[in-house]
Amino acid sequence: MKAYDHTKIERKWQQTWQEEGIYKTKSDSDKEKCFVLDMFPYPSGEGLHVGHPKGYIATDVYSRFKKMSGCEVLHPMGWDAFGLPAENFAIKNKVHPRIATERNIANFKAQLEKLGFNYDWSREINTTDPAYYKWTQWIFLQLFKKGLAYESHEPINWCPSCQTGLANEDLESDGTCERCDSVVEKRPMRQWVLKITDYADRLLEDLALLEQWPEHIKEAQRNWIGKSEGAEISFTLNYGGSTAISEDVSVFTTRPDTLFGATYLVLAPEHHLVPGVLSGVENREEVEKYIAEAQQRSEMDRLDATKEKTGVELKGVSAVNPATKEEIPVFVADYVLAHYGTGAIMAVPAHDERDFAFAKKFSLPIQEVLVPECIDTNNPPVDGKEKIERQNVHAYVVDPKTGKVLCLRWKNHPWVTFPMGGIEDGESLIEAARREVLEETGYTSLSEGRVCGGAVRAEYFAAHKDQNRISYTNLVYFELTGDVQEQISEEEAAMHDVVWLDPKEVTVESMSHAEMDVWLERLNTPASEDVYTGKGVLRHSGDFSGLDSEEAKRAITEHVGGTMTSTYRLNDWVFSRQRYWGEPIPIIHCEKCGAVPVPEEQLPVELPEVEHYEPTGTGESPLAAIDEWVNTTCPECDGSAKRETNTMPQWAGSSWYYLRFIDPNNAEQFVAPDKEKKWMPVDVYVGGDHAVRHLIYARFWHKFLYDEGHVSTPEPFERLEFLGFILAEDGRKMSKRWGNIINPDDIVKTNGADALRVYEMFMSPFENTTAWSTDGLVGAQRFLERVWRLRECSTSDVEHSEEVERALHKTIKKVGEDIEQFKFNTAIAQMMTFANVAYEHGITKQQLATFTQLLAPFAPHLTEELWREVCGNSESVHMSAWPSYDETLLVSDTVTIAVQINGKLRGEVSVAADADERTVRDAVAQHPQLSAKLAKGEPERVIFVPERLINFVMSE
Ligand code: ANZ
Ligand code: ZN
Repeated sequence: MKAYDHTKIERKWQQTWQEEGIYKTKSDSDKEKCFVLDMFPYPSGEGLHVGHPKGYIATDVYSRFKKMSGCEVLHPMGWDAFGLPAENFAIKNKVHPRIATERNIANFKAQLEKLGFNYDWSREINTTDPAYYKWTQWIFLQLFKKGLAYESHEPINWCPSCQTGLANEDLESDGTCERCDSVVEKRPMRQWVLKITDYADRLLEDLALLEQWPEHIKEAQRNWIGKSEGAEISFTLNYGGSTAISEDVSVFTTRPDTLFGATYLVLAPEHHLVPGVLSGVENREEVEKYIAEAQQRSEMDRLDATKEKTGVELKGVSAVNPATKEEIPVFVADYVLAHYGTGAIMAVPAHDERDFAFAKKFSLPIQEVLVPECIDTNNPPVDGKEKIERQNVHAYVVDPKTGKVLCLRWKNHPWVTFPMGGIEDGESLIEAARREVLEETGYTSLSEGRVCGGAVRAEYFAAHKDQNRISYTNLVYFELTGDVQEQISEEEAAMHDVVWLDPKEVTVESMSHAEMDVWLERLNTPASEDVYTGKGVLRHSGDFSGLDSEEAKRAITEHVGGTMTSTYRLNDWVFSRQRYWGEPIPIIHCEKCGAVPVPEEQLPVELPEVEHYEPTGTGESPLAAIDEWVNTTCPECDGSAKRETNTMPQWAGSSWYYLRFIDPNNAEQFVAPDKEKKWMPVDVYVGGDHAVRHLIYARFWHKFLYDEGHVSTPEPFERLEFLGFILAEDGRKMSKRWGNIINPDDIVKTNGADALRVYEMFMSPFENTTAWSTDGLVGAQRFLERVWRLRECSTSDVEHSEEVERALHKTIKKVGEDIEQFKFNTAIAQMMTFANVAYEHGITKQQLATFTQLLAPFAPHLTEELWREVCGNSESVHMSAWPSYDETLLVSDTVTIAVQINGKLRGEVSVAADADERTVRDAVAQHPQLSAKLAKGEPERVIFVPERLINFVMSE
């Protein structure tokens, strides 16, 4: 028999497929459409490593399967080729970025072709092609005309090494440059910005439409958008001493319900009011010094909760809390960020951890205005009874020698409580608790005492007084430090016994304290000691005391004339780069007319040929140095004007490319509406990066195009499959730095493209990140060799085996369903099982042909060889129809199960061999005589022996 010569087979069929043109997508087909898309690659100079094709193999398998299942499939490929790496490479090697990019693309394409993908290359696109970026520029102009692209001079992220501005999305989570790891600075400079924040709410809400996206990607987008609902409230700032100036400063808060507890105000160091206020500040020098220092710190650093809070008071400045009307001090502190909310906060140290840490450090007042509430379900308040407020303290005393807790067992009530009581004038919580312990139990030797957080509110009916009680109770924790126990009064002794209980007995159920739930938690987590950040009921809040905190948010905001608003973490998208290799921004600056769009008929604005494309470092793009290109005339007034010299960021071209694949050569429109309607949305989108950036940007552009009537769906990508990466064999990321890169070209040579494809789909569940394993690859190759040798078993005298037929139909079903769900590894496992069965019993030509079809999406070359050369078909296996399975063959063998009741045989049922207990019980329930015998009631126990018997043990 012929040996499996993968090199020969793969070459032969790749050539044949090309000649036969089997992968052309027909736009006018009336089959059901299926648009399968990869995140198109950036063609780097280094070429592909074996990790890159994983997603491409998956879409190839999927799209081949869909085509065989009767769909017209669009499965295109292209190049996201603008961007810094090509430019940096070009500078280093003294070649034009265009030339370097062309070379890289040719290399990538050759590498991909070796893997036997079914791309329709007639639809190839390249974002650096003027015929393509004409439309990127056109979309930019539509955004500009709608006011969604604007110029700004706000400080932006500046990478000193890449010498360009960057969007927040281009930073690592620690605030460094994503490309080169440099520490990024803030630099004020003119830039173009896209108003993505106008779409923040829709980008958030429409995540609900994306039912076929992984939850973790949606969650990442939610976090990135970071919507916070709250209120803006105005405080009056007073400063200037005798010349008394008043000015309003607005704060953003998510907790307007805590306004009565706002005991100081903080402005961000960059807040716009700070410079004006400074003139009247007594400690001006100190403040200026602090602000200068704050500017040096990165945002990550400033927000780091573990770092000590810093700040400086603005002496001579005060603010008026609009709820309490009290004057409160004003600080500048860098834990408040300038570009979030309003850049100013009201600080509520009792209920915000950062404010608490700051208040402790600067000895600022802490006012509790909110407490958790517990309704006593055993003694709920009774309607119509008088309500009496109480302030109580409870003592939780532990004897460290025994671990037991000091409690009181009441004589005339079914109560067990801690030592407890009211607080007398002038007493601290700890003093009151100590006194109660002494009066009620006689113990005198207690440790220092720790107040466990703020008060807890409880409402209950106090039967012995016929009153409703509203109690505010604090818990104080002590340890017993000595055994001295004094005599207690007769009065006290008559009311309760003093008992020491095991902490296990001190539970929500056993103790007569509605607050136990909250306390048990606080006793176990001393970290949450003092700051209560949850919901609850207001106190110390004037007329709003007693109100539920959620209701109080709106009520208090309205009361002080504030407004309910939302704020977002998402910022507008910094859209210009001071580099050469990007789409020119199609704007002309005229002194008279301002920023004027380049007329559409003049698009594309092409990148000029230049000699130097090095960054200037001045914040100007290299294009600024090319006078012939820069100097132009104003389209509006014909006066002399200058072209915009910034270019677009790398994310521009990829924000709409999927639409161009639908109609790649249309010179009149970016996509023809009828074709767009036919093909959109993308049915499956596959990639393993860009959970936020690209996927947020593309959704934003798409929604804008939708609003403008250019596309017909509100979302571009119906289903998203996110892949796990392939690591090097050593478990590290594949990287030149580690010298552990595996080139797919080498694998294709030694093991074959089909083996690589099967291995990458088999290595682990698609979404898992997994290290490369040469053994695994060899395993995949062995499997293919086994399949190759199946032809031997399939001689004409093989008898049709029922067993093989059943296994085959099971495999048809499983492989089809698994591919649909991107469970490629289990699909392959099933085919391996099938191959074993086929070896055992022999396989007919017909069965082999069917099996070949199932494996075809994974191993397109090998299967084509078997299909055409061994099974004698003239048309490609990839054009054949996906086999269907016969349901009746799926039922596994049946077995007879003995049915016993209390150990006596009462009958039997027939079920599938692999039936579980549930199925067998169902079968018994369907059986008239047996079910009648069992109708008496639920069995006490059921004993089930698979494939043998079931015994119902009934109570007599
Ligand atoms: C008073 C308050 C009381 C707050 C309280 C919280 C708890 P998120 O949820 O992240 O949106 N804040 C507002 N603007 C800020 C800024 N520019 N820099 C730093 N912090 C800022 O956080 C919103 C909360 O963060 C706001 O609600 C504000 O503190 C603070 F018991 O106001 B809060
Ligand atoms: Zn003009």
